[in-house]
Amino acid sequence: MKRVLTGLQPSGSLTIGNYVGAIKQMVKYQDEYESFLFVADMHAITVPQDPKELSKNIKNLIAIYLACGIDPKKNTIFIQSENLYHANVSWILECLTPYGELGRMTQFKDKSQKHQNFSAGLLTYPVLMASDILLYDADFVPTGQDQKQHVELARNIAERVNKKYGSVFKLPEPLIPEDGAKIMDLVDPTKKMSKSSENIKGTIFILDDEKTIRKKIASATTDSQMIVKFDLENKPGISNLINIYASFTGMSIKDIENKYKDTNYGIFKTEVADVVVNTLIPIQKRYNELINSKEIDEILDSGRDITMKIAKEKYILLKEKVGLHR
Ligand code: AQP
Repeated sequence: MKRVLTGLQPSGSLTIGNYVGAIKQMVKYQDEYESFLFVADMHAITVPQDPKELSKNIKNLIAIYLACGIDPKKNTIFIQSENLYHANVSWILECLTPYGELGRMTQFKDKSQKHQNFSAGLLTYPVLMASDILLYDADFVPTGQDQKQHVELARNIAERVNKKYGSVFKLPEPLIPEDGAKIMDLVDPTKKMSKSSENIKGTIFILDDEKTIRKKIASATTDSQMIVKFDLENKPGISNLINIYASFTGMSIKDIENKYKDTNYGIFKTEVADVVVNTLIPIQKRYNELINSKEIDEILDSGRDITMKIAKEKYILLKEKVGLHR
């Protein structure tokens, strides 16, 4: 059975971008593939985090995974920092990755501009991500468009290692959703919607209440044309709302343009809000039931034990190939 793996950072409250780009896809694939889903907490500390908030976000993330429909019987769910092999493998791979290759990563370029005195970890982040993926011989990595470059880097690293040391890693492929591959900020639709955005008006969080969601969508930046038409270059705001509608309903962009061709932006925005609210409210209900349950710790203990066994084998293989043994 093919393996699928993805992780999200507990770097804030999750957004509908995270939901569409990663979680919704994992729910879709859990019946088809052997699935691994983790909390990328070591990635989160590449930028400053408040320790109390971080540990709260780690637990929240698991409750959100489950509330969104991730079935713990079909997924191995774990916390990255509880599996020591991720960092060990990452170090070896860092030593096999040219510095220049990391400096070219788009996310590094963006985030290094946002943070003064950014950490070395921000640069080496994609190598840790490569380790997360390669340790488990993942065939596929469901991800938003924004992380595609990192999955490609993981593939390059794997190819390089295999060429130099013989077969060690499987080559992973990104799985990008067809619609809504990248959900943009509602206020500045040229920018990706992110959990750590400074202006929260542009971000819909999975746990936002109904009134807040409706208000944010009603105030989303659009244009003066009043035509519901997908045109990323000239109408990024309305194109983003079309993308959101498409990814929450499964409708094609063409069908959405047809359905709303004689309406105004006000009506369209209300209906975008309807589909988002109708999806998120049941998720929030389940989240509230789960957040204090003992089930979460049981799932994580089991996930840690299963993944430690798998990762240990791959780590030993790599270590020996590289010559790190007596
Ligand atoms: N706006 C987005 N549209 C589609 N997919 C998205 N993802 C993130 N934002 C969008 C996908 O969600 C997963 C989460 O990845 P992550 O938490 O490891 O980091 P990220 O991509 O950096 O996510 P954020 O929300 O932007 O976090 P911060 O603000 O901490 O940097 C990935 O699969 C990503 O593609």
